[in-house]
Amino acid sequence: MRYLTRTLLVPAAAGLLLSPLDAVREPADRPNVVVVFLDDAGYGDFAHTGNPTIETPNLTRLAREGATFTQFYVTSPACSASRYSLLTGRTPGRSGLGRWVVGPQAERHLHPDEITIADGLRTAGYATGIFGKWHLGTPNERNAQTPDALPLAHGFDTWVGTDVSHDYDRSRLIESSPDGETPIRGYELIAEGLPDRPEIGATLTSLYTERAVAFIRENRDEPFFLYLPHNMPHLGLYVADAFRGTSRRGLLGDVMAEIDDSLGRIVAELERLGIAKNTMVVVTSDNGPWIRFRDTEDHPKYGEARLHVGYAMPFRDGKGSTWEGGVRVPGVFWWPGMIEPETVELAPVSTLDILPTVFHLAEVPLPGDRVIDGRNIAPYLNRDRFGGEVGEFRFPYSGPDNTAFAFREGPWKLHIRLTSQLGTDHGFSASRESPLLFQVEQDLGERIDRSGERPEVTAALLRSLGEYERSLEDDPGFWDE
Ligand SMILES: [Ca+2]
Repeated sequence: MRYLTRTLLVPAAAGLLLSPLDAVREPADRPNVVVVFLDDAGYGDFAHTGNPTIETPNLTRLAREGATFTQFYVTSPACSASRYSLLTGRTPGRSGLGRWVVGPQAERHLHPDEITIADGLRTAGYATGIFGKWHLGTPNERNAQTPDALPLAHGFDTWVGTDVSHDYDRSRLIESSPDGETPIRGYELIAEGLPDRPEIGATLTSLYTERAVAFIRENRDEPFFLYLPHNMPHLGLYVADAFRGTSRRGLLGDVMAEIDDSLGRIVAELERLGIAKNTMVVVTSDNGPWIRFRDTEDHPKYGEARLHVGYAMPFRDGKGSTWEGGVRVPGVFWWPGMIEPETVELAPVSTLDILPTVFHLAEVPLPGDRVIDGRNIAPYLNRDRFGGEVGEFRFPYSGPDNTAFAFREGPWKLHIRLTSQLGTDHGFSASRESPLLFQVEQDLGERIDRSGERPEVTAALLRSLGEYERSLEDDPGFWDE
């Protein structure tokens, strides 16, 4: 059943002139979508994935009442490229950004011709809000202070958050505002130079949470898309006083507890308003943990960072690496009444799949003028309600220049280049001529190279990788066409 919305006009002859305000929606009728995206949280930094001293009870509850994906991937082990893929359903190779992180002085940004989840859902009448870190470009001298770099140009109605990571000297906390003029029309600057403003850092998680709860309340009677990309637990770590010193894990545990409390407040609001069964909540992280600092002493910017970084266990390496620890993160989906409690899905999925899935749920057609690399995984959420087969998992792992450094198909992963925080090779070297092959469903830590014994698998993955690279030539994105 469809309802009259702001932008989707249903002909009067259809006799369906119900307003969203006086209709109780069926659970699958254009559900609300909430995406909570942590920054640099590792696979092992959550209670439900086995961390013995970090406490994340709200996420544990969502995992218990919903679906856990045990092979959940992001496309890049670094911020900007990972966020690009989440929002567009496309691999970083199509972004035109040229690298996996775009800093405060980058000329390029998320191209305005990209169609984001927010763009698509807004055409279907959704209210769209982002509360948190953007990191897909920012207005600066090199791009003539373009407003195209910020969220309002990419489908979002409202935003408060940092333009880049809060550890950049030139980071800014910005809020969208109809009357705003600074740093660009439509926005207001709240604070800048965040590394020197720890008192601001300590308020970020609660600021985003309060705005998110208010957004849910304001839009309770219409479908909404809430994107909550936390700055935490990216270094440097900041936490509200109420959580400081509360975790056995130390400051990282305090930070995770505050993020989990934020999740609990959002879920409680959905339940209080009676819209939980109309809402799909997705919780994940943008890349693995920044383990590089484990061996360092105090860092001038990050303090005692070696104690503040997380774990990608049982996977190898971390952020900045195309070993599994850089890109394997928790993936929890919660949608009461739609997703069966205690669902554990072992099939591999990725953030590329979220846009096609959400568009399917909201009856938004996929754009036909570009490659969408993800698949509709709604059948994994409820096979009776959402029939059909999910397409095969063929997945490139993008390196620092957004080209494929590795490729996965079925249980097999082929490395053709290596990038690592912990020294490049770990005793291995890889190239297209002598790639490394791991069966990552059996060999979680990527320790046993099988390329010598399975040349036919290596050849098949090289063919699939070649197909992917040809598709990049056909659709390199909007900056380079
Ligand atoms: Ca990150």
